[in-house]
Amino acid sequence: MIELHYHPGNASLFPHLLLRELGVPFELALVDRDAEAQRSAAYLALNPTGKIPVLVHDGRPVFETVAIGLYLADAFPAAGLAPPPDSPVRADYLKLMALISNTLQAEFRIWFYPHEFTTDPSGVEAVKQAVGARLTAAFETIASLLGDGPWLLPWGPSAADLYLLMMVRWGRTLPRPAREIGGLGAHAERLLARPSVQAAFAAEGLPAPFV
Ligand SMILES: N[C@@H](CCC(=O)N[C@@H](CS)C(=O)NCC(=O)O)C(=O)O
Repeated sequence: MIELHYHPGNASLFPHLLLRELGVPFELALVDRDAEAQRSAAYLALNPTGKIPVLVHDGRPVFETVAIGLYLADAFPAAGLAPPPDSPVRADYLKLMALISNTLQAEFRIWFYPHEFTTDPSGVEAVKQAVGARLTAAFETIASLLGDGPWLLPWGPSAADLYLLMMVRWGRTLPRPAREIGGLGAHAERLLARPSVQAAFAAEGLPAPFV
């Protein structure tokens, strides 16, 4: 049994998209952020970082978004969302997953929680400005890797594309929205046309525009 602890639009969106695209049965468990449920003893027993998401597969908790994505795509290889270990493009896939996690997702933590990154309340705006510029640069890098697409890997759609969709969605809040950078908008639209992606957005109650 698979259970994804999620909050609408949070980092749980990527594993949610992936589960729908994999076509495996799963259950969603809402984390009540108003009640800070991510810091409850029950939640911390599954994910000691106190962050969303955590996935529980047959009783085994997996936390850290990129780890959940890599784990799921490998655990259900029939869907073909991860090049297998012996594929010549496996390294490119791992590189993309790490790049999205270590640059875009990590920088978005600073963008959305700037107060955590300075002890000076008057410095919060400067932290935001600096990380906003770094995010734009990171999106330009990933857009250059995507080129005209259609997917990040010539091999075909992979978990990395769904991960990028979540980042481009979050990037709608930047001064220069991510969808306007290179082929990122067209890439997002390609994914948003997929029924599995639409089902995930609907299940989380996320309103349009999605990116
Ligand atoms: N490195 C973590 C970061 C996850 C993260 O920052 N999640 C946010 C939601 S998008 C969260 O839990 N926010 C609530 C909090 O920090 O209390 C991961 O990749 O899973």
